[in-house]
Amino acid sequence: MWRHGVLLVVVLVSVIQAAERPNIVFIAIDDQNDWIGHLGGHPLAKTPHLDALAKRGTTFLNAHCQAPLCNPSRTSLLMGLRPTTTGVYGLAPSIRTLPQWRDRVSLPQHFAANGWRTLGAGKIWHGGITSGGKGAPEFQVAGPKGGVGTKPPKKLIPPTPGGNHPLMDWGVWPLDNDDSGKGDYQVASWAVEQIATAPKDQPFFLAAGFFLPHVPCYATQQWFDLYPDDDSVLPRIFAGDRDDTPRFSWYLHWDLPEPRLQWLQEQHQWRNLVRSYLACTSFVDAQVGRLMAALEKAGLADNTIVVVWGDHGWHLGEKGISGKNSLWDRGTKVPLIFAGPGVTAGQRCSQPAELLDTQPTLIALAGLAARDDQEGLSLVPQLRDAATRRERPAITSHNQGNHGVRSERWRYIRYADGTEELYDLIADPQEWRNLAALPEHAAVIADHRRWLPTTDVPPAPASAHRVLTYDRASDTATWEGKPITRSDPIP
Ligand SMILES: [Ca+2]
Ligand SMILES: [Ca+2]
Repeated sequence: MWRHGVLLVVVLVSVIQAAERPNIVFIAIDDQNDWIGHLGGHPLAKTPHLDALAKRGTTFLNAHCQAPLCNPSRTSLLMGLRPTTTGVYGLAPSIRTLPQWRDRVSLPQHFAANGWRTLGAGKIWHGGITSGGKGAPEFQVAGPKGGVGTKPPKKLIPPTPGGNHPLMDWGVWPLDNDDSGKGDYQVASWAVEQIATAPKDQPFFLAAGFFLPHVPCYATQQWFDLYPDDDSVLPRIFAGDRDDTPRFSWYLHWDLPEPRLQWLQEQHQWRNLVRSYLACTSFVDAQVGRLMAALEKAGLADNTIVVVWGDHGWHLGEKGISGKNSLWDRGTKVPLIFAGPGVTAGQRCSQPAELLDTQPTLIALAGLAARDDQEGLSLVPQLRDAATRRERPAITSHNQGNHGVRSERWRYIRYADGTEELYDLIADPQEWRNLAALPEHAAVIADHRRWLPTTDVPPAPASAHRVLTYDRASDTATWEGKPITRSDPIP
């Protein structure tokens, strides 16, 4: 009798624990800026599935990456550390090759250690579902690699400046309207299958990393048909926008394969790029929709936390550039949506949020004890009540010494040479007018300056690709190993 009683208690506790431990679906979208229907970054963007998810959860209207580049942004989120703490600023190294971080428990590893079954496919780390190190696996179950998938036999656009990089391409592909050869479609198909066949006695942490709208922006015709083929798709730009940005702002994206606006205009590729990016966004939105439908079908929607995030923004002509690597909203602002148990439905939160907050938030929503080694803040207070003030602004860093500080109203940027920008996002949401030199804003600047990272380490050993360093004593900047002088023409 006594033994049966103990057994009953054990069974009951397990049942309660299983009911209390939610599944997690963790969706990353590569290079996805705020051109998402409900975020309003582009008036024509069509993302019905992300909009529906936002309606049944809380969406952050002012969420920012910690670095405007894949590897450092993803490393920061998955490790819970700022780039200014790890020195991972470039596309290399992988953090797992650095001895002091090699064995640090990542977000999915933390869930595995606490009893979740962890599965991953596509682009989660910069290198996919592995972090590039030789340590413990990042996920227990590995799905397809995803990525571009089917590619045209040759580039669809004219040769691009800076070496005609193979990824710098966009347009309609494949021509037969069949999406099944695309890496993201395959990642979604695998994730749908995993949801349908998930063991019922163990919660899962399922990560799906979509590659698009990262270049090459190939989409089938059906997604292009959602957008008019005329100049109404183009983002608003301001000629001469860079006249009041410091020269150092150019150093952050000095010499890149991503074309400048001038090239896009001269080659009549601007509209094509914009439509291709929007088409890819809508295609990825549909893949998110497939995962959400699978959760509904499996009866898991009520016991699954869904988080969707983009790793950084992307310029499509704004401020004269395309691509990432900037500290303005266009480069830092990302979608960040939470839905599921513990999340108030239908909220739009305008508090600043950081991708770095994702890990402490998921840990809290899952009912686990907080980790004391996280640099982000749990967003659970905002997920309960979106009006709750977050105690600090969002910080983005692009290489040592260059930081953006985004509060509810303002963006303050300080570059390594000491030059600054300040924007009033209420009066000037496009960040066209740099107010940093106006004495009446001295107090606002001082208030934002105090949030600049106090730990701001140099690049980690073997840092490479989009790495910028600056020596203040000699006023010498070095971009990817080559010095930039004050008189060099802007490329
Ligand atoms: Ca990226
Ligand atoms: Ca300007």
